[in-house]
Amino acid sequence: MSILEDISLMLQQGKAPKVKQLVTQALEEKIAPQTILEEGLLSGMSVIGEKFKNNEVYVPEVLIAARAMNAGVAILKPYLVEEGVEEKGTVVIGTVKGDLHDIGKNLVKMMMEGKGLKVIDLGVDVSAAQYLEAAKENNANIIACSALLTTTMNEMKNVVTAVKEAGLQDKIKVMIGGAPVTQSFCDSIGADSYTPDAATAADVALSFCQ
Ligand code: B1M
Repeated sequence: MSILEDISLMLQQGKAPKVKQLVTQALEEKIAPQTILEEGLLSGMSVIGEKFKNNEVYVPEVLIAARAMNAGVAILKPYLVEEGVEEKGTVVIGTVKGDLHDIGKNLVKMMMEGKGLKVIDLGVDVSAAQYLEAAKENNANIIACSALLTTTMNEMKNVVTAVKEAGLQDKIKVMIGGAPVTQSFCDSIGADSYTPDAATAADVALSFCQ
């Protein structure tokens, strides 16, 4: 079994120390950090997602796998994020109201920081009013919203409306993403950008700030 398969398997079993050790070993073996992220950690998480959907694993197992994922990402972070880059813009990020999923949001944050953007992380369960207040307070260029539940993605529409009602639509771009979000949903609510993954989100955010 390859080391990337091992990482995926250990993540599925929620063995955080083993995931950390294997990620470190993979880096020593000169496997690209992005490959370790995608073919090791994210691949393991997607197996857990399928099993969760089919009721083969339950919330506790998913939480333990998520902890192992975070442990692996923490080791990779210095390799994925360029340190000491001059700030190119400010992003306020969070997972929308009612939604506690934060793994994808944390990846988006990490990639944006890697592009030299200052990222203010509001965490999870963030309302439209909280995004707007933080964006005004920090003179942000972008509000970035993540949602993983079909029931919570509608809060993104409230964010777009709040920005428009404050008359700030020319100053603050609203970016959206997360597993259930699509380009057509983005168009329907009038958000400025939908991106399917963290790396593309960071590229688009940077282009909005330039
Ligand atoms: Co939950 N969960 N969960 N869960 N969970 C999903 C999302 C689900 C699809 C599982 C399933 O049934 N197959 C399902 C949603 C169904 C739906 O709405 N259609 C679901 C459910 C139902 C629930 C609960 C309701 C379960 C329950 O309690 N009965 C509950 C809800 C809690 C709440 O939020 N109020 C719940 C709870 C949890 C845990 C707490 C156990 C845990 C979260 C832990 C954590 O985040 N700290 C969890 C997890 C881990 C998942 C799955 C298995 C994995 C999600 C994940 O982290 N993926 C997920 C199944 C799945 O997605 N296949 C599932 C990895 C992550 C890197 O991907 O976040 O998609 P993702 O991010 C991607 C892109 O989407 C993109 O970039 C990332 C990759 O580069 N992206 C953006 C994300 N945000 C972006 C923003 C952008 C741009 C791109 O611009 C701003």
